[in-house]
Amino acid sequence: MRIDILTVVPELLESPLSHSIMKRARTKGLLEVNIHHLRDWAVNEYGQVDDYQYGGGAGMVMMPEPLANAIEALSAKTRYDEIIYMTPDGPPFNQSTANQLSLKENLLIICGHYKGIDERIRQHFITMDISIGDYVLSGGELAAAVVVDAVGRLLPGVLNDETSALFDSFQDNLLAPPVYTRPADFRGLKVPDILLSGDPRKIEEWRHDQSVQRTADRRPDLHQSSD
Ligand code: 6GU
Repeated sequence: MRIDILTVVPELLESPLSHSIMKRARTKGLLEVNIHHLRDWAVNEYGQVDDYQYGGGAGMVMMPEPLANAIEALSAKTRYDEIIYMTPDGPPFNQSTANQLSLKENLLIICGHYKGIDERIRQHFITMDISIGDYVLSGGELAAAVVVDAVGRLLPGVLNDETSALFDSFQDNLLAPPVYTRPADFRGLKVPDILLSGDPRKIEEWRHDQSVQRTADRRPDLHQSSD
């Protein structure tokens, strides 16, 4: 899978996508991430990409020309399955969206800054909006890193048996069960006996029960929803 990201702050994306599982995915060639600087398509020698908003009001808006030129230049080289705009007014991102995006070949992600991007770019170029939750970030970059991580780890070959995504929270609308490691007795706090029993069927049953219990206690809303 190839993901191109368009941003005015490339530094915000580099580190989150260069370590751990994202590093492995990219090194293995399973995920190609290209970060593009919008200033390369600035309207003047000062690197301008934003301007005051029509109608007045505080905050700058990202100008249509740099975005349109950048999107067209990138689209001439790659046929994108989706051109995604990261925005708090988009539909909330979840595991189901991550699963769907992991099946695509080429994605272009646009990170907004300031007050956002000119509405005409949204109407004419953007095919999908994504928000990562009901709060406002200073820009779309951290949100884009969240989406790339959530999608990238689902690509075949990125995770191994030990890190498999199949048992992640949310994959079946259930939260993951509690986990324990050595020692079996930590300051008098014991690991549940069943996990030491060596009975795989019982352990699986216990884990499922714990998942159901946890979900009912903490996220009753998840129980109702389903893919
Ligand atoms: Cl995608 N962008 C920004 N700027 N803020 C957000 C967001 C995205 N999702 C939640 N808050």
